[in-house]
Amino acid sequence: MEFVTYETEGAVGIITINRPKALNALNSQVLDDLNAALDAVNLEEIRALILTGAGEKSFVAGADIGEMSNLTKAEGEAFGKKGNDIFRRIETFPIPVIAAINGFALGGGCEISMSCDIRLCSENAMFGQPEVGLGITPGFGGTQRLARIVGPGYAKEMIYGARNIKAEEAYRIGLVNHVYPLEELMPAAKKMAAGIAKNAPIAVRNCKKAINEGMQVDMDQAIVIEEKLFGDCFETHDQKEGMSAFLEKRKEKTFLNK
Ligand code: DAK
Repeated sequence: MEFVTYETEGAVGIITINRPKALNALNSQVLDDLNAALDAVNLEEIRALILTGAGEKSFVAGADIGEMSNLTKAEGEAFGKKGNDIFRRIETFPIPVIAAINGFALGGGCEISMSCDIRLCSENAMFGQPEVGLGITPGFGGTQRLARIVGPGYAKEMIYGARNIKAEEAYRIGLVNHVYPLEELMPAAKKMAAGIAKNAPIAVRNCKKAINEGMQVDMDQAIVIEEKLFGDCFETHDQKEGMSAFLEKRKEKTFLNK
């Protein structure tokens, strides 16, 4: 992988987009590398992922404008599909993905963070969908995910006006869960990931599925999705272990991911 690194710390995987000369902008190679990094995740062992950018200035400054500038309609569609497929893969990945946003998250950068389950950012982070200023619409799901996360009013204000917002405003409108000084961002992301990794993995995975799928349908259908995923847990070793530990007043639990 030329522009992406993948490392592990215990049960936590860390994917870093590493193209600092272009502020980690997403070109085709970065997108291919991201796919390869996701392929490398051993789902038997890894229980949460962190996605971040290399350096102290930028998470991802967007899709690569140089690469996009001369695309034909067909190439533009192919580039959009490649990005969308990977973003959707992150969104539906069987373990939670935390975005640790260490600076600019613009265009495709804001969009990739929104395909993650949880967003944490540093105080120097900046978010925005500047595409209309470049003569295009957001192409990696920005119109859809931003409106779902912060509501249509703020999404429209940001997207129509190509208005970037700082970390504090992103926090206020619910785009990020927490804001940290830059040096505290990764430790906080790792702590959150480790907290998730301690819990029963199949239950966590089913929660992700229930929330993601339930948000797309009406409440009657959503409750059925939840019921099914709840029921599935009773076929697992980890449900027996979690409940036995409680009944036996035992603090130590051994979740086996089965
Ligand atoms: N693409 C390519 N290179 C970029 C880049 C980007 N998005 N952002 C920054 N760089 C490069 C700069 O060109 C510069 O390279 P050199 O000139 O040194 O070779 C280097 O990174 C440092 O950038 P600056 O010198 O500009 O640094 P500053 O601190 O002065 O400014 C900035 C930082 C983030 C404010 C500025 O770089 C900037 O405005 N960057 C562009 C941000 C932006 O507009 N991002 C949105 C891109 S549009 C689609 C699918 C997806 C998309 C569209 C369609 N389809 C469905 C087909 C997505 C679109 C986007 O994301």
